[in-house]
Amino acid sequence: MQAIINHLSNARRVLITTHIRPDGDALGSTAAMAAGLRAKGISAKVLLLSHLPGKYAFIYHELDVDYLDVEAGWPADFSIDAFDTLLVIDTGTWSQLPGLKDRLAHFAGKKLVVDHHLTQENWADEKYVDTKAAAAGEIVADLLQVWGIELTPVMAKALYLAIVADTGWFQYSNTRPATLRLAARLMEAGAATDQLYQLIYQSERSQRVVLQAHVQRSLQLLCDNRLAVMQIHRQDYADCDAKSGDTEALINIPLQIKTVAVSIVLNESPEGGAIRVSLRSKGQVDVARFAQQFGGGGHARAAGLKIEGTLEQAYEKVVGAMTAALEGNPKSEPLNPKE
Ligand SMILES: [Mn+2]
Repeated sequence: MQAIINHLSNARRVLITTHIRPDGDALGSTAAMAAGLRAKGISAKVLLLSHLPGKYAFIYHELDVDYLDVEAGWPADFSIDAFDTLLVIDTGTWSQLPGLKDRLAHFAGKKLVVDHHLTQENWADEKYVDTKAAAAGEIVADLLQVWGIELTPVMAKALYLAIVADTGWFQYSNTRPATLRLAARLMEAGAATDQLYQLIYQSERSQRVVLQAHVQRSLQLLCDNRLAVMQIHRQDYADCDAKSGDTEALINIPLQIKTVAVSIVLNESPEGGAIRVSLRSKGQVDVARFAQQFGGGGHARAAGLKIEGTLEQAYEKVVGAMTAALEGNPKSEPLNPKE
């Protein structure tokens, strides 16, 4: 960490970036880092490879973060040579940074990585990876403290956002005592946590909640209530005036049921194309391995796949295969908890 701080101390113009489809951790930690650099008199610009999500835009606005959104295309005059340092936060792999590798081919500056993911590539000049950290925001908070940068209330809020986004508001198993100690420190620095909760969990568009209520009526419980299946038809979006992203957290709802081990959502996208199938598991079934037979993938507890054809055809294939898998494994052997 000190090596990263040394590099940053010598920098004049830092380009900060993070993974595509940035989440609360990516945005909160880059925003706090940009503000921290500015406090040290170092100019910082954030490169966003996807649009700034409306849900989290407030943190960039409140910290007045200077950012460049290249989702719709890179500006013709973009030059990496305008910067002497590249700081990548919350990822360490090129696949999460589309378009950046080529533009860095002749970059003479330093490439730094601050991350908490296991998957890494070795292209950085200096790298600080802590896979025990619940969020990149935990590492950024430590870095700012070691560097002697005092947190403003809004910087503290940005870091709190980063941490609650990656821990499901301290619910997931990545939450550790250090996470809670840091949360306390961020509250002491003035993070407005109740306001943050409302912004993240109680600021949805009505269409989203209406669509979720609508789609829940399709819920089926199969295999002795161990498998939950929901279907989203194109017409559902039209009926509820909803968009494709509005189905995001729907798949978690059936997991509230004690007996449900796997939740599946079959989604006929409003834009057309293949049927998108999402899978979630409480851990007894490895849904990533299951998804592989259909060319999909993901994590043991959260995976996805796509199937060409109608929703009915996708249903037959995927629900058929999952039913067979569950019935062939009546005990639902638990996964290795480390997976
Ligand atoms: Mn993260």
